[in-house]
Amino acid sequence: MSIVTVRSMPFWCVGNPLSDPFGGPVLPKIDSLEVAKLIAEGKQQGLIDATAFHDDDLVPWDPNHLEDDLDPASPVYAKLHAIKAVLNEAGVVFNSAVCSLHGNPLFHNGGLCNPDPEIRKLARQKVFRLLRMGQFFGAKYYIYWVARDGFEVPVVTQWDKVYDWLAEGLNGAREYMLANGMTNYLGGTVEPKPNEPRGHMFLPTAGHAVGFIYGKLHEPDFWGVNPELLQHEGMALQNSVLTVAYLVSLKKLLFLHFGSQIKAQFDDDFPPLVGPEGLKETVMMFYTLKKLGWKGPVEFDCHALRAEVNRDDPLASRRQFIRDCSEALDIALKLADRIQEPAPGLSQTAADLASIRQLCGL
Ligand code: XLS
Ligand code: MG
Repeated sequence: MSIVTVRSMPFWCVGNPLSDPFGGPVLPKIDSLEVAKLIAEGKQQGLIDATAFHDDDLVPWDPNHLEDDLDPASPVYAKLHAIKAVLNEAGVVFNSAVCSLHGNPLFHNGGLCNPDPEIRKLARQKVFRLLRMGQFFGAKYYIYWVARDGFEVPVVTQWDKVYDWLAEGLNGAREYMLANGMTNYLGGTVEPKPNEPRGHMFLPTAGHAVGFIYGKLHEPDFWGVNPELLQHEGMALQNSVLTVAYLVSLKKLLFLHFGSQIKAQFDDDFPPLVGPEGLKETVMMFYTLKKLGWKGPVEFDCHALRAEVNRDDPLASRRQFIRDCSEALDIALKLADRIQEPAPGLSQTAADLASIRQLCGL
């Protein structure tokens, strides 16, 4: 029995047009219904089971029509129904729903922690709309990714308020779920990240996220963390094995975001196992999760390499990306299965070398 109960492939990964700060998209943006079809295809081929989305991945957001998702006459309503039909038919389930508080320029100085009360209110209403969409699709988790809630200039940051604003936003989201019978949500997760897009973000690591949950949220048992490994923690020079072991011991590891990373860089979001670093760390992470008896969803959070996609066949590039991620997860799990509990009395070095021999089949 695999420790991975669900493989989730998000809309934002498949649909990613692969821009970076120095260059625009190298793939054409495709309509969300086309993305849904690629995800459905991945499910039919047995590569994935589930998906995840930001509201903005599926439909546009208009601050003047905050409840368009409920209006049968709106194009948003029609699009959500069309997407659901495609995914339901293929049997794709929804792992998580995330509110984008990073894409729209209105949120350039933050979402739930924006210093402007009007923008904070708008952010909370956008979260409510996202929660309704998640309920409509039957999403299992609501993710709060820290996004633009952060700072560059300490002297203008309202340190006496930012964490209260964040708590207000997340406690409010939970109250909204309860008031509206959103029993689809098994939990809410905080997704920490140290920087990017902000110079620093307010919940930089898994440890910060857990502290915040216990210190500031009204229903700490409902909340957990979805660390992004190897990326976000690796940006802060944290080790993934330690992060997952710590979260499991606190019963806070609800699911993983998964990809690969060069330590201390910007968010590489390489596909799992791809790139010059991280093979051993990834394998040891799954070995440790297995040893701890953890089971749960793994959600890919990465994108195809910008340098290699076939610009003439963007759909094929996206199909290949789904296949590559699923295959990489298979490889990581198989490699983790090769590692044996070290014989008692071995030195640390001998135990490590033995595990490397097992990993490499030597
Ligand atoms: C970005 C994050 C983001 C979240 C969802 O760095 O990984 O994609 O997972 O908003
Ligand atoms: Mg992520």
